[in-house]
Amino acid sequence: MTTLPIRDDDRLFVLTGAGVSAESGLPTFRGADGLWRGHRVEEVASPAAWHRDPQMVWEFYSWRREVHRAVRPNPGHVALARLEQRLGERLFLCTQNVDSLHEQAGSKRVVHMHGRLLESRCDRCTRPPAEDARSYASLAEVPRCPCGGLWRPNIVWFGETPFHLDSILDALGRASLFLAVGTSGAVYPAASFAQAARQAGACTIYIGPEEPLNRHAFDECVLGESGKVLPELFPHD
Ligand code: BJW
Ligand code: ZN
Repeated sequence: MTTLPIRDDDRLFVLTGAGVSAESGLPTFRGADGLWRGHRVEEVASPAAWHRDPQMVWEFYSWRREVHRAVRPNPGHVALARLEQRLGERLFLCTQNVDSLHEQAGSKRVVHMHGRLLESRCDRCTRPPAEDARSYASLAEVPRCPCGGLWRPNIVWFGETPFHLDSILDALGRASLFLAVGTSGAVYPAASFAQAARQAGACTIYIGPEEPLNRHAFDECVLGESGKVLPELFPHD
């Protein structure tokens, strides 16, 4: 496959995962460098871990914020931002990533189903989440909300309900093309989106250097790094 033709009546659903940010220098979760101090993500990104040891979880996300400061979007992010300029609301960009690299590349309407690293909220009250780009690496304690609750990352941990599911399911039902990029297919419900889109009539394509665990849900698999494949599929004219 060289370029991916998009018809005037096509609606495109793009699901991105950690692989789309790998070429920017952010480690994937299940890759060789995906461990943090020997912990798998499942051991740190859960409400149980937060209740058991909020300081440890806070340090993990402080480290992630530090790493995030230095990274920049790669040609894969840029190709998707340009595609949004071309397709407008016919493109639905849903990311599992908590980084802001799609936005830094120029994407305007990014649906962060697993939340955002640079936002925090109270773990007790309903005060809305706040933009929070500060690094807490130097803080001795996890910050507190005025209500006394702990200030946690606005991120969806295992066992929590992903954000924006209503609009995601609506867009999946209306898509004619579904593209998953750089996601292993290990984490649900995102791993079920390809099958849902296909059942609703979409053609499904995967892009990444290796086949995902849910390969059976894709009509086609384009093996390669997204920073190279996406600009080829969607050349800038
Ligand atoms: C490249 C590349 C390059 C490399 N170019 N590609 C048993 C069965 C089924 C489900 C469950 C089950 N037990 C529990 C569950 C549910 C659970 C789950 O799925 N667990 C699995 C581990 C089994 N899911 C949940 O709990 C979710 N909530 C939920 O289900 O609520 C119930 C509900 C459902 C539906 C409706 C209503 C209610 C919540 C999941 C939250 C996930 N959170 C995390 C961490 C938080 C974010 C953070 O700290 O950053 O989100 S986990 C982590 O995995 C992160 C990611 O978003 C997510 C997905 O990972 P991703 O993106 O796929 O990364 P990798 O590393 O796995 O893969 C990278 C890929 O890139 C690889 O394939 C590489 O080949 C590729 N790659 N270089 C392109 N250059
Ligand atoms: Zn509070």
